[in-house]
Amino acid sequence: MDTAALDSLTVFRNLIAGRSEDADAGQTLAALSPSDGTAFGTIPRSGVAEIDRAVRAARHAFETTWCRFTAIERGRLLMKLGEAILARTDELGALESLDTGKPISQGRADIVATARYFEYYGSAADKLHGETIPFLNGYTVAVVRDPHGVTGHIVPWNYPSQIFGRSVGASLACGNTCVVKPAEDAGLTLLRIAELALEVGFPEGVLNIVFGLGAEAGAALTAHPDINYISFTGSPEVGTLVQKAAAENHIGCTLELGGKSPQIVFADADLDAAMPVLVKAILQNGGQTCSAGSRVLLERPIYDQVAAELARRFAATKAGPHEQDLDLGAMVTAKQQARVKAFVAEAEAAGIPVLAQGQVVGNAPAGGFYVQPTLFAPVPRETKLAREEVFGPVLSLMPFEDEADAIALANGTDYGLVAGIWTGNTNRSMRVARAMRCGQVFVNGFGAAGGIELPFGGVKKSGHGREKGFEALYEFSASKTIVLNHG
Ligand code: TXE
Repeated sequence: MDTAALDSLTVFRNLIAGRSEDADAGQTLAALSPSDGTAFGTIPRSGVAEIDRAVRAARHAFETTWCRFTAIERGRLLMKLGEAILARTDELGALESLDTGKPISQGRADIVATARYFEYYGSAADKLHGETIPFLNGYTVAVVRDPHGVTGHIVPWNYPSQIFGRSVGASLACGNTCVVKPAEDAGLTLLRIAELALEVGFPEGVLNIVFGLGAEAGAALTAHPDINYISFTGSPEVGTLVQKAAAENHIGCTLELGGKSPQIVFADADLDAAMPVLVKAILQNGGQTCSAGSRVLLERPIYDQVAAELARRFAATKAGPHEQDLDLGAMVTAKQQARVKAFVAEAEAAGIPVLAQGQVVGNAPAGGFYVQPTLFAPVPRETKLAREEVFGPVLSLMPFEDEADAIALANGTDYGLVAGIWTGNTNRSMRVARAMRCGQVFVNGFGAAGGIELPFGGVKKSGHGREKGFEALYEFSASKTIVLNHG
């Protein structure tokens, strides 16, 4: 949508080499509030030329300024940025909430987590040690870690600031410079954080933000021949394109592509502890969470009891405008709203019973992108609902017979991101955890809340590579082996 004719909109611009810029052709895209569907701002519709300028700026900064910073100095700057973000939690949290439609408390929590990413990677920057290797007599071998150079970051709209913080924080800590393409649907806080980075002392060009459509600016970034690494979080379809583009340029990439994560509840579990977590794991952020617990697998003897209690809790949930801070806000776009509604309609048409639905509050604006939280049970194993990512507040319940059946069912989708196990039997929890084909397993809990320190990423269709935690530093750097023959 071209918004040139609209009045009173906040204009968000690209940030390239420390300068605020419109798109070259002056074209813009609307920033819509999911809560009522109205435009409140514009972002530039950038393409190949703007991306190319940003990559050149990042390369220049990498070679002339950023390379002079020691790891200790990079770390201090990152921590300063974390403090600056935290000091603006209210302002940035409000923007995150307006932009994505998520409840205001979630918007603030996301900003606090983002600040923590910069604090964590700031304090980690000078701890990425190399090693020495015993070799032939007369030789000393040192393995050091080098930054890749310029890293590209394609960020989705569900947790814009957090996903930006986790990948950009790790990349900058390693000594790379960055070009970031925020999602066209929500990503305004990224610009504000990049502006703060300049204020706290990052050199111009170290962190560049270029807005635009995925197929235009995003594709231009992944195809750029002077990018040295790509971090992508989004759909498996686009992840495949990103990996192909990375292959053309012979560079590495991290792909985080969502999931269909199971929570396995055994009959010996503490159900009182599990119940609120089972609900929150699917409703947080309206289910628009890569690690959402979208399948609850229940051991047969407790199936009826847990299903009844989850139905009661689901029926009490409320969706509404972000500033009302309810259980969930609106979906991020009309497209996501339509996607979720289509999943629900298709499941209903296939005869899968709806056990309970939450409400959209009465005063929610008609133009907002709301959907009702929906609990389906029992969901047959081979259906689309049981196997594909909805990315909305839709939970599937499925019974299982025994441990082996639970493992087969949990692993029985194309995805492998996160799993939850609820049991009072520690030996069993470890047996099942070791059998899970995924990147993270939680026992008697679920969710990455506060899990900045914990390596995160998937297997199978959920992608590859790890972000978060110290492990991300290995993704954003490469080892170099130096062999000295000193006789
Ligand atoms: O994703 P896209 P969409 C899943 C979730 C959701 C579905 C579709 O199931 O319902 O994907 O969402 C950029 N080259 N996830 O359509 O298109 C785009 O601009 C380069 C899970 O929004 O993958 C945005 O910045 N980049 C996920 C980012 O990719 C391109 C989070 C994600 O958009 C591009 C989001 C291209 N050709 C969606 N096309 C998670 N893992 O958390 C688009 N983009």
